[in-house]
Amino acid sequence: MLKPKSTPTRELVNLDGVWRFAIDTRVDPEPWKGLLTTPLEAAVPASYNDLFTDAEIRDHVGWVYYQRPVRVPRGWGDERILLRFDAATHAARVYVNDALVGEHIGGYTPFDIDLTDVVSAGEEFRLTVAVSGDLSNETIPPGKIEVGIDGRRKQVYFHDFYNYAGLARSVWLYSVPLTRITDITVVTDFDGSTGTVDYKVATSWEREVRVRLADASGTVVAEASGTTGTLEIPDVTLWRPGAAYLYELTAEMVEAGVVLDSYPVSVGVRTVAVRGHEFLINGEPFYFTGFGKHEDLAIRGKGHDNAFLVHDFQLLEWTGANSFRTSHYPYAEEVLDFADRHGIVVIDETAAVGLNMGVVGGMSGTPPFPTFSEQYAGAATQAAHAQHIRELIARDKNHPSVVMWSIANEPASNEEGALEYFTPLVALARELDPTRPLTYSLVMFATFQNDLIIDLFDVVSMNRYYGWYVATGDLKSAELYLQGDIQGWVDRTGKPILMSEYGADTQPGVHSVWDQVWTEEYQVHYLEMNHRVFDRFPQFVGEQVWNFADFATTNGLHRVEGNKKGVFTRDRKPKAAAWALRKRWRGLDGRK
Ligand code: GCB
Repeated sequence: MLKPKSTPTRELVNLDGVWRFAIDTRVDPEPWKGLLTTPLEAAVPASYNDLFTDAEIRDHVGWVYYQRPVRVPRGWGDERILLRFDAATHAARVYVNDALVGEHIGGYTPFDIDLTDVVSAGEEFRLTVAVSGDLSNETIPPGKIEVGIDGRRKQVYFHDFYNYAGLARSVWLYSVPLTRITDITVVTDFDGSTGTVDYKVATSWEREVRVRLADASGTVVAEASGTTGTLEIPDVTLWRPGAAYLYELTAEMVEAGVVLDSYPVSVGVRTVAVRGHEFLINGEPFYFTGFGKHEDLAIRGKGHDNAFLVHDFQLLEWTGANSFRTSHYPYAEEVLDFADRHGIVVIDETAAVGLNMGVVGGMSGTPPFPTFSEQYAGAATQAAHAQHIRELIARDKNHPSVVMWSIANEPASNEEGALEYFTPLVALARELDPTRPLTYSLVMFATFQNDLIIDLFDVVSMNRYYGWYVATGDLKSAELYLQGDIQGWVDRTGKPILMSEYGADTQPGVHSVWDQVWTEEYQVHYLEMNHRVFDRFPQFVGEQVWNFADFATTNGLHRVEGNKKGVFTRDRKPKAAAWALRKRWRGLDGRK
């Protein structure tokens, strides 16, 4: 799955902008067959939900339509012509003029549609995209649609962030040569001062392939030919957390001295491994500091925004964070590219969130019916999950910043059926990428005594809220609970342990001299208590606070304008906790 890029043999046109927009209940049954009759227009990229004031659009169940004219550049007569959606959340059907040309399910991974046979160079066509935000037991994440007392269909889901939908990432029209490179995989290693890059180039047709590797100044440091091979880099500069260094590998397909196709990928030379209870990057123990994040912004919803991309990474650096988890779905590719360039370490998570009926049972954790059953996470869910893992690894496998895959967030790993559900998915992920460790984030109901799947994985990632959901406001008891919980995992597994979520909702501006929940002081004290406990365990390999910033959720009695566990507000103002983290992670106090 090569990302569209401008190369000597490939061109691209960005289709972002303002598109016609309508919901299915307000247009003809086959609206793609003509101009979409609608007064509305929607920004792309952006989730559509918060763009309009109309509540019926915001919580629409069913299809919405986006439409715009597209002209194919006149010079593309001898090329293959493709459409690329960086994401359509959660399902899309794509029409060119009157005809359906392709579809895709899965809201956070890209897909291509080959238009070569249906459009012509120089001509304009009508592009209509139907997008559905609906979630069912055949989607990842899962959900279900209920019919309310007034007959309205309502989307229900079991994850704690608003179900934003639409075209939240860029759309491209791009050309590739008829004979082309279809995929590139790199795996890096080093021995002393010599780096190695194992490469594999897949092509649409058998032709001569050659590759060259240039350093950051553009000097070619290694060359090879053939579809697979190993490049050696003398005096290698490694990609390190906080000190990114990228080489560029360019693959070329050649025939009789003519370059038919050319495609570059950035390569960071680094290794990742788990050794006993240590998490190693380049053979050295690594301790994760950082956050679980969200793609979540006012108005744009999950729409990718480069200004926030830059600013969020500035705030990561400001707090001294060296990493984040793409909770709870794969983020835009631009985010990983940026992390590659800036040395931020990423735990790349699938969109498998909410595979847990226990959370419906509230604090008891008792599921109303079994999670791993045909009623909820059954064979169709598992197949969608497998397909999602394939698409995620295909997209992100070459990013040096990605050091671990998180296969799911808070699945019901304590429930019967969990082992059967996860065993084939873990095998699939390991087959697709034998180089990166695997984890999943553990829900609080899944304890060291009852979890059924940890043996399949490399790292224990715990989501724990002692002092918040448990022992609310009582940090003394919370500390004892947390200590016992971590000790239990240490004794059971001997694996590296990461706190992948810990946090307390905080309303900025609310203060107290006592331990009062929702105050800025309490968030600080809550984090301090956690850190005190983490620091007692040599098996601990990291801490990622929940959450980087406040984010939107559905309505809920314990959600005030969304989830407020951010250490930054939704518009990225620091709460007191942000300063406290900066002190711990950077050793800086106050304003320094
Ligand atoms: C969790 C979930 C996360 C929620 C968080 C919370 O365990 O993984 O998605 O937002 O708790 O704040 O309740």
